[in-house]
Amino acid sequence: MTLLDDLAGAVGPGRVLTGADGGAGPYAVDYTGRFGGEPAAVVLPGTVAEVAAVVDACRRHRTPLVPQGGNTGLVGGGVPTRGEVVVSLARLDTVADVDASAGQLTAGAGVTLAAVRRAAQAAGWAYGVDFASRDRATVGGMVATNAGGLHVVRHGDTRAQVVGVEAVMADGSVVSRLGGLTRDNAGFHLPSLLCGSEGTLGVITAARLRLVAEAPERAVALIGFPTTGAALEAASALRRLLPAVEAVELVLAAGLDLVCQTMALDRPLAADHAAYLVVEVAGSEGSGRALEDAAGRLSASTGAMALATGPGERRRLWAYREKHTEAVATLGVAHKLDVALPLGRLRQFVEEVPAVVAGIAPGARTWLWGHAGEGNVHVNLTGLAPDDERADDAVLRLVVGLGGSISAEHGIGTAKRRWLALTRSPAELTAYRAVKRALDPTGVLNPNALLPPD
Ligand code: 2HG
Ligand code: ZN
Repeated sequence: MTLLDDLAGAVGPGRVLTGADGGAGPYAVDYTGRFGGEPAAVVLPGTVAEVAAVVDACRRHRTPLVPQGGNTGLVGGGVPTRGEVVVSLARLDTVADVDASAGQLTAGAGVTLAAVRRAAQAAGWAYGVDFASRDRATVGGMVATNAGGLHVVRHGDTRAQVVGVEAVMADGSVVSRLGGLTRDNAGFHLPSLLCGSEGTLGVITAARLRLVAEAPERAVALIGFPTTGAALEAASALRRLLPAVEAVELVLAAGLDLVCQTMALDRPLAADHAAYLVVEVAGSEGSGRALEDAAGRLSASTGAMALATGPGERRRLWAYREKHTEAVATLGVAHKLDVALPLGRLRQFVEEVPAVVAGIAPGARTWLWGHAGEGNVHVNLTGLAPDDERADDAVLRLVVGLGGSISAEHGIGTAKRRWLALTRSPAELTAYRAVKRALDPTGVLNPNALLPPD
């Protein structure tokens, strides 16, 4: 029996795709267009048992697999770079066991973030994670990459929402801990280990997620500042002044211009500014008023602020921040460096990084935006050949020199594995490798992501 025969036996012949003409194309390349290749096959299992059978077939045929959710990752961790089998979890798209009393639900790996948010709302709750690709990103990928997003400042990243996980391990066994115990302290916490493992330790098939209280009042402010430094100081003050703060996002003038041009949006404020914050509060009555007062006091000048309370108006202000990825994509294939800095070094980094890039690649453009509350900057470089990584190298070394991390929320994937040793010590890498060897001795699970080659 060939690999394709065994895969067809596992999921049914119509659920195995090969070649671009056979429908494998959309699964083969990532959103950036920078990473991907020809998969051995794309398989579409519909149950956990089918996922286990697929893992088993790949292991027996010594062909590695790459789990894939909504294919919204930005570091090449969910696409076939070396002829792997793509295991799409999209059909595991059921929300189950919604417990409105406990504030929990179970979502299959293929449930989109938007669907989780809707299910939470229908149960009288909210979900603590949100980001722009909510209509395509799915729970399996979010857990596998420990996705962050816009609300980490308030609710933490995906790991903080995960109560339990179900996953198929490399030997085809299934670990399942979806009972919903929020206190369950019996040794290693496999859900935490699998969260952020980028498909290298198990294929996540479902997650039990904790929900958060939905606030009676929500408001968003877009605030202009004369300098990046002033915006970052205000970001810190707003976190201190506003207990209901849910997002504090940094946008710079060039990025805002690009978004306005490419997305045909009106300028958000009467005058232009060097830097902007998009701030959201979600809290008890009066939270919006508190935001308005604080933003008014901190903004560059009278009128350097727009406030939105209704859902349509809030979405309109968010577009200036959320559309950055789409806007940059119109310029060609971008190099994406999602990095974290200690808050005290953030300003220095934002000010220095364009010159560092220009010194190496004068033709490149540096675009910066991000999650100011946690020191997470999205450095996007355009005008570079896809495989010219000299500027990437310099930026990541600058980050580490300032005490930061080479990945804040997107993960390592294939894009950054050659730099993992910059941000993790030899002892940590030895532990990583020991865990990988113990749980995946044959290297069937996403072997070209996360860990650098031996
Ligand atoms: C964001 O916060 C996303 O906008 C995407 O994490 C960042 O496109 C990017 O580099
Ligand atoms: Zn982000």
